[in-house]
Amino acid sequence: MPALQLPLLDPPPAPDLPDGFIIRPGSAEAGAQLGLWQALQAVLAAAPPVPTRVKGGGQTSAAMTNCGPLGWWSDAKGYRYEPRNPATGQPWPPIPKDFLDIVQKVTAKSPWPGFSPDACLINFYGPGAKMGLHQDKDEADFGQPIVTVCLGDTADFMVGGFKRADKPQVFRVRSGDVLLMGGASRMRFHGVRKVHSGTSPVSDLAGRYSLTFRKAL
Ligand SMILES: O=C(O)CCC(=O)C(=O)O
Repeated sequence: MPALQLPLLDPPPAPDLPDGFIIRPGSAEAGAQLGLWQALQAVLAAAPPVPTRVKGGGQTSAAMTNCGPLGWWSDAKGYRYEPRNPATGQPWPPIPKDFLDIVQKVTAKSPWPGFSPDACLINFYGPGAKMGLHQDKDEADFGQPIVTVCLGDTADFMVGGFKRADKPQVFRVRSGDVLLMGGASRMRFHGVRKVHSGTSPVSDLAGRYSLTFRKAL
């Protein structure tokens, strides 16, 4: 009798997440993901993503761009929000309505119902790209959450403690999932350990995008 082949099981969708860190799996269903992707392509055409500089001088493996009144940027001058794209001198494209709709839908039933982002940082992860553990701390008011919409490839997301050395929990996030990080978890280290190339369910979308909404000012 042939040996029993056990299917490879996904890790559990979400471990015991800390207070203030919330996952809303499948918040954008298939049609909404397509709408997000169409809107995103117009943003990418106006403001193509580029690798950015990290402290210490290296470059991110994820490429970044922004939409909204303010965009997060990093170069020799440091980490900051800018009203214009330093690569082109143009204002960032506006945040598309499809983006704002999903943020509104998710935050309406969250501890942050009035969340109104003025910045959307867009990260693109091609094959092998990842993001090390870091804190989001360039915003004026840490009482405001960070809201992340996942689009494209599945990824292994890390949420750690308040020191970089704290061991992170790792869990899988998929296209259409939305993550909220606020309250007691607002300053947790977090990052993306791995992107599972070729798993995007969105037609014509190769790779992973994260749309991370912030209230910068
Ligand atoms: O890509 C992600 O899901 C995380 C993005 C992130 O941590 C950031 O932009 O600060």
